[in-house]
Amino acid sequence: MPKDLRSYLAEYEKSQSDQVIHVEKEIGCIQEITALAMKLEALQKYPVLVFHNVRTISGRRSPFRLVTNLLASRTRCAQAMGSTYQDVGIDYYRQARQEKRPPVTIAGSQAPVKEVVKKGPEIDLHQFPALVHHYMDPGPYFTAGFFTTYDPDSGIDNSALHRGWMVEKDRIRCYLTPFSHARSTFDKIEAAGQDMRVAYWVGHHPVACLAAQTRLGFPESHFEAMGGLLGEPLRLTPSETLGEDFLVPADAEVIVEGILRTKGRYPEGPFGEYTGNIGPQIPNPQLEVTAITHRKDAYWHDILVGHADNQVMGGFALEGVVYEAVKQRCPNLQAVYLPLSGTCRFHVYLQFHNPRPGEAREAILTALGLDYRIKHIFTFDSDIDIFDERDVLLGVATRSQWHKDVIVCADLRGSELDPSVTGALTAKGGIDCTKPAGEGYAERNKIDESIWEEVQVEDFIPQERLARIATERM
Ligand SMILES: Cc1cc2nc3c(=O)[nH]c(=O)nc-3n(C[C@H](O)[C@H](O)[C@H](O)COP(=O)(O)O)c2cc1C
Ligand SMILES: [Mn+2]
Repeated sequence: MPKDLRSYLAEYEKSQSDQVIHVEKEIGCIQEITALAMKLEALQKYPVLVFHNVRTISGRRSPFRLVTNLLASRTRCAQAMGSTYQDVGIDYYRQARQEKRPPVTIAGSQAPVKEVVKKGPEIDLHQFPALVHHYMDPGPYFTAGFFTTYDPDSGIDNSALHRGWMVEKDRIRCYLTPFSHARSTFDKIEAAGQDMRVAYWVGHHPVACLAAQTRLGFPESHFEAMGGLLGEPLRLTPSETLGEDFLVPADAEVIVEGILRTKGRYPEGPFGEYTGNIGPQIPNPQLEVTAITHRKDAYWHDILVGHADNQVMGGFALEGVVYEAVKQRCPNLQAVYLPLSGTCRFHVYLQFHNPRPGEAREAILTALGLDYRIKHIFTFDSDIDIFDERDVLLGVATRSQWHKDVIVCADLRGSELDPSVTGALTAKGGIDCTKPAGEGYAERNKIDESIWEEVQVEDFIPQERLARIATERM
């Protein structure tokens, strides 16, 4: 059986049933689901959430089920890819690029996503349980819609997450950020005086979703990278209305096809963004929907932007990029982490085993240029656990002297969604928190290993007594 969202959910629920929450009680699409997920997030809980009765923007109960928070757990993403919490970014990037597999094409009659085909007056985006995520969002958005285009010169596919506001039942305003491949293709098609064929695919195996977000060159096939990470060729099928040569994932839950008009820009947003802040309203092009196809009992997949569901995967997508590039020049690099607290984009923690003099500073300069969103780099020795932020800040506190350990570079390319950026330019920099090489330095407090092993909490405090002690956030 080909890998898809429902095969994954069934398998995951069988092995880790506590991690999937089914909500039967009716809930509204306007902020209510985000609120619930945020409250779970405050408890440090990131289950898959499946809602069976969502009230849509039109006030009616959606016939579709909603899946969200699917990608919110780094542990879950790592397990789905057969990797570990620490190494997932490195494994992900390597596998998606080195083990690419070309997709296969199947007939529409065989494609699960074509079980229901809607055209003309049957098209109604507002039937889907799409969410209004935060208080300033103007309406329901695609956030887990993979925006698929083909480069007109090479014919190579590109699929990536690009939000879309479902402004009417058959109209979507799409945000293509300036440095994205979809935007380059759009600019090219606009210059040729044409309109752009686009399909959004929604709902697939989490590994397919993660793989589609791999940082690739241009033009380079995302469908092949998806096959690489899935370990099987992705199945595609011809579109309904965009031509036989426009192929879409056959095992998705929903496909929305349309034409993105190059003429005209319309206000889109404001939108609660990945930075945890509200992004500005932007003049953006509008897509005219030409067909919707879906499975009979389709799941609608949503990603909670600005929360772990959105941030976590962005972090490990960049970790692999940083690891490969820095490791080449700085061989004592051991681990890379882009923490949630830095939106999984802006902050990078690098860990080294006995770095040579200058190695950590060189790593800072190398990493800063790898992505426009990467902004602050912190380097540590191997006795600082970079996956534990208290340890990280202890490293900053006790291993850096800012008059010599801070590097600052002004006027570099930044993210237009970073509210601290003026124009498109940002300052970037790093703090070297590694110990001075070759000099003696204070060791960390430690317990002799034999004593550490010998003293077990349960020998002194019974388990149920331990459970009654209050926990405290420090
Ligand atoms: C949940 C989510 C939503 C995103 N929304 C947008 C968006 O609305 N516009 C955009 O240009 N990029 C968005 N991105 C970022 C792009 O998907 C990402 O930069 C991708 O790598 C671009 O693909 P490309 O390398 O083929 O250009 C989003 C990413 C995530 C994870
Ligand atoms: Mn691309």
